Amino acid sequence: MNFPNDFAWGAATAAYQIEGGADADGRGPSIWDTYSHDKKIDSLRNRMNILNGDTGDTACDHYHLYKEDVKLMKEMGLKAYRFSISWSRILPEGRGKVNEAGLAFYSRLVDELIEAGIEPYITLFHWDLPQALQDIGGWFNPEMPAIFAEYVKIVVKALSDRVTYWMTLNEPQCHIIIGHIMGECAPKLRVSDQQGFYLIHSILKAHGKGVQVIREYAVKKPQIGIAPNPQAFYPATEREEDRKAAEKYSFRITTRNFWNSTWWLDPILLGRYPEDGIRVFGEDFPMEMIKPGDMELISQPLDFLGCNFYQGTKIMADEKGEPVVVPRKQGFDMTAFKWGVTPEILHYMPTFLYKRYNLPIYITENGLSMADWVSLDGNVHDPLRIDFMKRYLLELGKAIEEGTPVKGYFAWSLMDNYEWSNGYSERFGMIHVDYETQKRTLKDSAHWYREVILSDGECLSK
Ligand code: PNW
Repeated sequence: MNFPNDFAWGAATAAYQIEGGADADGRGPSIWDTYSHDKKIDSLRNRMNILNGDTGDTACDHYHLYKEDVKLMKEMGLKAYRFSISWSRILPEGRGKVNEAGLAFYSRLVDELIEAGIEPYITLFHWDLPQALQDIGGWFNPEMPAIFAEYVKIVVKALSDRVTYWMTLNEPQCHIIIGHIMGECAPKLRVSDQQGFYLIHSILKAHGKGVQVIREYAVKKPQIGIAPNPQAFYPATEREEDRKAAEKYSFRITTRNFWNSTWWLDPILLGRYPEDGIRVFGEDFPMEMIKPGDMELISQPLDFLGCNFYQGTKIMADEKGEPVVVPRKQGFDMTAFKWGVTPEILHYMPTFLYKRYNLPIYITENGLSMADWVSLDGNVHDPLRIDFMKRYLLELGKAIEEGTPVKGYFAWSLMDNYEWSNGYSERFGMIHVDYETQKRTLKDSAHWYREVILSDGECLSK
């Protein structure tokens, strides 16, 4: 296997999913606190916002147990750890007065990581907008890009003497589409397609301002990226026609679809919205939202592209070479979440994305949820997670072999955590968490991953 020696073998988490300490030391509420505490039945969906009414109030209590958690990361041999910052822990009102105790937590965490020889990778926004900012319109408020930049400046000033790697946003697609258009995540808005574009434009401008601020204020020379979830496709066979078709389909909009990567990555990396998408949405694409200078702001140069990849859709070429979706076969392999097992996406997608956008790539999330529990022998046996990660990593190795610069891989997730609308029912971790006692148990996959890291991926092919 060709994993480079300096490959960032890592694991990822996000603040609201693991920290708990919802009221600790002056933290303010985010939209996810509000959303998870609303336990009414949503009549449109005939369910509570969160399964079982679970909240992130305590989660994995990482806010208090971070030292133990970093110790476990070290035991696993992690070289890198991706985590996000809770904006409302630092600015309880979203802007204005800084909560020094909140900032100090992240400073201690960074120290602990560095002490353990683990490189911190920071995500500045992983969906948990301060509630106070939602109250003034959230991403609809024209001040939001500037307000985000103020927040980023505070974090960067406090941590960039030790932190090099920064990501502005995690999966803005899910946050805007699921949270604001579909209304199935916080802040549970159901806006029109046209308004959806205003939100996309606003969050992309926030990204751009964030990048500017990091470049201006970082003490250590920064590496700046973003962690979207590009819509993933892979060819039905290795035939050149199928490969081309899958590549074409990855960057093409033929229906009223907000998920295609081009809506999100073309503005950032090519400085324009996709023409085919604009055509499809017609009058619902509000051209007038684009003010002079906006596209330049959005397309600030980046150092890397992070990608969260879980599952993809199979594509083949028809007689004319045009892409066609291949329906899933009956009884396809799937995870507990009923997500498809499609390792090929880690071979093809980094290659397609590198070709189009020309930036080094990190897999910033990849993994699966399974029904894991502590066995009678005291261990947690998760052979399917090992098999899944092995398959995906072997495919990633092919991308590297073909010359695509993939710089790191972050397993989602370090530990079982709060899976948003599914609460604690989906276990994605390599570390098992007993939410009653907060006892952590390394699953078999954690021990296996340690071997992968130690051998720099060599043991994958054995
Ligand atoms: C990501 N999909 O979200 C998030 O970044 C994590 O916070 C989350 O816990 C993890 O993946 C697992 O869900 C996703 O529908 C949400 O394919 C939805 C999808 C993928 C990722």
